[in-house]
Amino acid sequence: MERNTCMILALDVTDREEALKIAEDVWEFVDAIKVGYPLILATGLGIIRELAEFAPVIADFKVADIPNTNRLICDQVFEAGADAVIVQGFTGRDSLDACIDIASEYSRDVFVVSEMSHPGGAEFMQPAAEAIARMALEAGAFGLVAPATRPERVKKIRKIVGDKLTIISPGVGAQGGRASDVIAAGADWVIVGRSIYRAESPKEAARKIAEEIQAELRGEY
Ligand code: O7M
Repeated sequence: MERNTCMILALDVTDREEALKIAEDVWEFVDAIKVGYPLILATGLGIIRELAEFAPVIADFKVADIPNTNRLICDQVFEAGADAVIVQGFTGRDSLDACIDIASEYSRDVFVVSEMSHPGGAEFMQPAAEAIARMALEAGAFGLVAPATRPERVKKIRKIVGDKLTIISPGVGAQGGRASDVIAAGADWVIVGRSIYRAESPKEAARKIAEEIQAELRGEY
């Protein structure tokens, strides 16, 4: 995945036409489009190929099963045209290895969730997050998912993985995180959903966040 705008669109709408219209409006401001259960359950797996016309697609299924089932899920996701899959780290090394093995057969990427961005993410996941980050590093994942709502945690995770893993960070806007803060903390990409797809003009909303990120990268904050 190329890093240009440093922004990933979380396209959690449930209507196919709306999803395609938003993708058409904002593709120039995002490096990838993340789709998950809401859009895929509503419209079918075929939406991945349709969206891939605009940008690389990350399939956010937060895969969390035994190795064999993980392998079967990831196989379907890559066959459907996704460039990357998001999996949970808490299921352990063998489950993660199964995802990474199948991803490498397709030359695709795996992102591992270390700690989630909502308040409940601090309950059970935060105490395990640093160990999950180390495991993802050893297993050869492409990246981690770390919370934009807690930039200090992104900083900590960045310290652990150095420049060997990418970090994508959800929680900007609707959940209270600020794009420039989390980029400054060491995230490679921010993930933004509602602040773009619920805006009166998704294009203008995406442009504004993209500009904020570029200003941060130029050291203007
Ligand atoms: O910007 P939002 O809050 O509307 O959307 C954020 C998106 O990121 C939404 O698709 C969530 O499911 C996802 N997400 C989180 O918000 N927090 C997490 O900790 C992890 C994810 C995620 O993408 O996991 C892979």
